[in-house]
Amino acid sequence: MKNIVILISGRGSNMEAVVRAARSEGWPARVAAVISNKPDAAGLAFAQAHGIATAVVPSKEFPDRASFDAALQREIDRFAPDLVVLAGFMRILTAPFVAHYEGRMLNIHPSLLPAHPGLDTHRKCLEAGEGEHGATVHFVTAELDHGPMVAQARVPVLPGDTEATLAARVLLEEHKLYPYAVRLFVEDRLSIEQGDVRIAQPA
Ligand code: NHR
Ligand code: GAR
Repeated sequence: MKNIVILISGRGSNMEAVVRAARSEGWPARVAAVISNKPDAAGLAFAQAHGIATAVVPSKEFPDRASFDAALQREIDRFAPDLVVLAGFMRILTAPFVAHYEGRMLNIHPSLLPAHPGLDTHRKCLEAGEGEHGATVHFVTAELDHGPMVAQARVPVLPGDTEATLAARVLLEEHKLYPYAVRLFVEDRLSIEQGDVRIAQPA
């Protein structure tokens, strides 16, 4: 049984999708804890209501990124994670923290990487006049939104789209894509070869 620790900063709908899939699909894994850097993250209530341990490491109360990341790492490691899942986690992580979880930390980013790393991806997509947008699950490396890619989901940009309508269309796909990708990890089907992710056939 693998232990998954999920990091959130807000709503937590991707966390919810992973928790529901792990349970309903009988994964060889359990969500051991949900940890937020924001005390008021809405997703904490869902986790508590579903009997999952929660913790808050309030980033605002730390003087610098290094001390926050050290405290976060201590909290995460209490749950002996095989996998750390960033789900709408909004703090850039330092290189030593990322190195500690190398090959066992995933993020979902709301763009078709390598397009639009960083923040405000829906606005950037609309401003560029692109016909397509989406989401990417990738392994986390020190360079923001640049780690090896596991899977992508694509959506069309439609006439009249606003940031909100486009974000909602992408989010629906995220809720299918992230459970799919996390499941590949817990089934030991992911490997990284020369910087590219390989997906093995089911056993
Ligand atoms: N850290 C590293 N080292 N590498 C990645 O790939 C990371 C990461 C931390 C978070 C998620 C990410 C995304 O998918 C993620 C990937 C936050 C910011 C950001 O600028 C950018 C990208 C992502 C998450 N955060 C501001 C900061 O100064 C704070 C913004 C806020 O609090 O609202 O940390 O997009
Ligand atoms: C999701 O769209 C996720 O891809 C994005 O924030 C939303 C979180 O929603 N993540 C980032 O922008 C990371 N910087 P959720 O809290 O409901 O899962």
